[in-house]
Amino acid sequence: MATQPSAGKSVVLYTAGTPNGFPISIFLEELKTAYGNTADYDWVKMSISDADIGKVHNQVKSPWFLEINPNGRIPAITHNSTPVFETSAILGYLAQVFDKERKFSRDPATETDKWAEEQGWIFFTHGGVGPMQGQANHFNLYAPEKIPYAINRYLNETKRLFSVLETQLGKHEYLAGDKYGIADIKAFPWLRIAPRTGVDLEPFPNIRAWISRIEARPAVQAGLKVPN
Ligand SMILES: N[C@@H](CCC(=O)N[C@@H](CS)C(=O)NCC(=O)O)C(=O)O
Repeated sequence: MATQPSAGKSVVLYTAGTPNGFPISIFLEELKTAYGNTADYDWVKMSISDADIGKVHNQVKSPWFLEINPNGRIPAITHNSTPVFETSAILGYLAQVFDKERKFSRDPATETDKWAEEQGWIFFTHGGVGPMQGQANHFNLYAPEKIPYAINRYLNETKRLFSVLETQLGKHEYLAGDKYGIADIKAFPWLRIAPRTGVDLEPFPNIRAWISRIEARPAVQAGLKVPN
């Protein structure tokens, strides 16, 4: 896989190996597996390190990258000349453009109720699990000072959100019903690293079974290797 854009591939993914980067590489690998090379892509490994600001060309706050994502964060894509940023916006865009047979997504025009349910779970992760687990990671693993109030607040809220997912996965095989798709792809990279965050998944058997089902997919394994 090239690390710089090359002629012929219309999608370029700007990413790093994090729970925000992986949903896009996983979905692109799923699309490639399902539809062939129409959804083939190049990726560019970005530096998210503050220490690299102004030093390396591919740091996320580089002027050229801010033209693609004004927020200066991964992931972002360009599709031909269209830039798209924010994980969930990118998943929705790729679904609209490439998932013509709706193998991994719902059609807002023809299955509006299912699409709304899918959107609900995507937003649940985008506005809930991601930010809360991200803060739990920060205060539990990386903060220079251990602040019990902050650690407990974010770990407890992460567990509460997991219990919502646990209940849903007790009723359905996948988050937005019985079809694997972009709601699962958005949430999976966060849930799989729960033990590293400090959340024991023992009390969440439905989540554990769902992680195993998703992890077994070859496209998921391939997506988790981008960037290397
Ligand atoms: N809400 C954003 C979150 C993206 C995000 O936080 N990306 C992190 C890496 S996981 C990043 O690029 N951090 C670099 C920085 O903040 O400078 C999304 O869903 O795309």
